[in-house]
Parts: sequence; C-alpha cells; structure tokens
Amino acid sequence: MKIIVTGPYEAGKSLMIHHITNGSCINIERRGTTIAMDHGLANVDGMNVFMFGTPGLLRFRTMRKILSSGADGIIFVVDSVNPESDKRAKLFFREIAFFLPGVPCVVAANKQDVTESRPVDTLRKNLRFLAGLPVFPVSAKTGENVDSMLRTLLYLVMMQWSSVFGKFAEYDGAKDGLSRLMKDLNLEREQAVGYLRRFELRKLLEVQVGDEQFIIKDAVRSILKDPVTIMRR
Ligand SMILES: Nc1nc2c(ncn2[C@@H]2O[C@H](COP(=O)(O)OP(=O)(O)O)[C@@H](O)[C@H]2O)c(=O)[nH]1
Ligand SMILES: [Mg+2]
Repeated sequence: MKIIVTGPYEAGKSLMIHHITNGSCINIERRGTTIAMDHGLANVDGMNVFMFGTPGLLRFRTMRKILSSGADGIIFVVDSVNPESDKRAKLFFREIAFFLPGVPCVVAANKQDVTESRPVDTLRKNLRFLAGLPVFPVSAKTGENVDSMLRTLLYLVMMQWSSVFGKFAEYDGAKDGLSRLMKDLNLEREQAVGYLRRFELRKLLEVQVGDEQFIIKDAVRSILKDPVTIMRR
C-alpha cells in the first residue's frame, strides 16, 4: 500500500514515519525541516506499506502533489499542542482533499505525550474539518496508539477496495483469473489490468498477464481474504 503522511509544518510527520518504519526511512531535509520528502517501508503482518511524508511548508505544494499521486490512504497529522498550527492544518487539509478526493483518511492528533496537549474533543471544536473523520490521540515520540491508527487506516483502504480484493482472493491462481475478474466486476481489459498492476506495484500480487493469471503473495493472502484480521493484533 502507498500511504501519504501530510499535515502542517512541525506537526510530527517525519517523526511518525521514523516510528512506523522503525527508523528505516530517509528524510530529505535542510536544517531539520523536510524540503522534499520522507520515505520509508513498513511491514504490517506481511503487507508492505510504502510511507511518504510531505514537506510541511506551504511553498512545496508541487512536491506534495507529486507525492500524493496514487496514494491509497492518508494520515493527516495535526499538532495537538500548538493552536497556532491550526490555520495551516485547515489549508493543508483542503489541499489533500483536493489532491486525493475520496481516499480513506485518518487523523493523528499528535504529541499527546505532552501535558498541555489538547484532547480530541477540543481539537474537534477547534478544527471543524475533523467532523466525520476518525481521529486518534497519538504520540510519534512514544509510539502510543500509532500502530492501531495505521492498522485502522489499512483496514479502511482494504474496505474501499473490497469488491476488487474479494475477486483477487476468489480467482487467486486461477488460469483464467483476468477474464473472470473482468466479467464479475464488469471491467474493460485495460481497467482490470490497471488494477492488477496497481496492486502488483504495491507488492500484494504477482501478475502474469501473458498467462491471464495473477497470484496473491503468500504473506498477504490471509489478510486479503479476511481484511478485518489486520485490526486484531
Ligand atoms: N513531545 C513530542 N514531540 C514531538 C512529537 N512528534 C514530533 N515531535 C517534535 O516536534 C518537532 C517537529 O517534528 P517533525 O517530525 O520534524 O515534524 P514535521 O515538520 O511534521 O515533519 C520535532 O522537534 C519533534 O521531535 C510527539 O509526539 N511528541
Ligand atoms: Mg518533516
């Protein structure tokens, strides 16, 4: 999966990616501020999760647009401590909703380890755009709640793709898998191949189009068949 971590400057995006990837990530920064991106790979129950963190300065909009392209899910990070960050949070939220309409999103109410941090109820009053979104009180510093937030997001992503993933599971390894996928989901060949390529790139499948076949990777077979298990760890 491709997950984008966005939100205003200093909210804790880079530290969150550092935590999620156990430190195996890169941050292209200058004097402590991300100027291009963070990138790292996490593994959740055998599923590869490609994490991309965006630069939080307003002027790097083009970079955020490029990084957002094709994302399956969004972690929107807000600073629970500093109310001065709220205005920027609103602008960034509007931006990501424009870049990635309809893509599942969870909100990280970050820095909850700090005594003066605002609880989620207060943040919901201060940041009206949070209405209707799942908000998790987290700390990128201690790691509190970060794993359950990520798992919830992955679950929401899998639910969004459930009709496609259900067919992947059904025709896993079938010799006419591609044509059955097209028939059941009423897809043109190009579109069905597009889905296969998308999830091959995300390392969920191996595709042999010449053979009209696709095979789910062993590591993710049980999750694709029963996505809710990703929440049960
Ligand atoms: N106490 C605390 N500090 C945090 C937390 N997350 C980030 N920070 C600090 O906030 C500052 C900005 O973090 P960074 O990850 O660079 O933010 P970014 O600009 O959103 O990438 C750094 O000094 C971090 O150490 C957190 O959960 N708790
Ligand atoms: Mg950063």
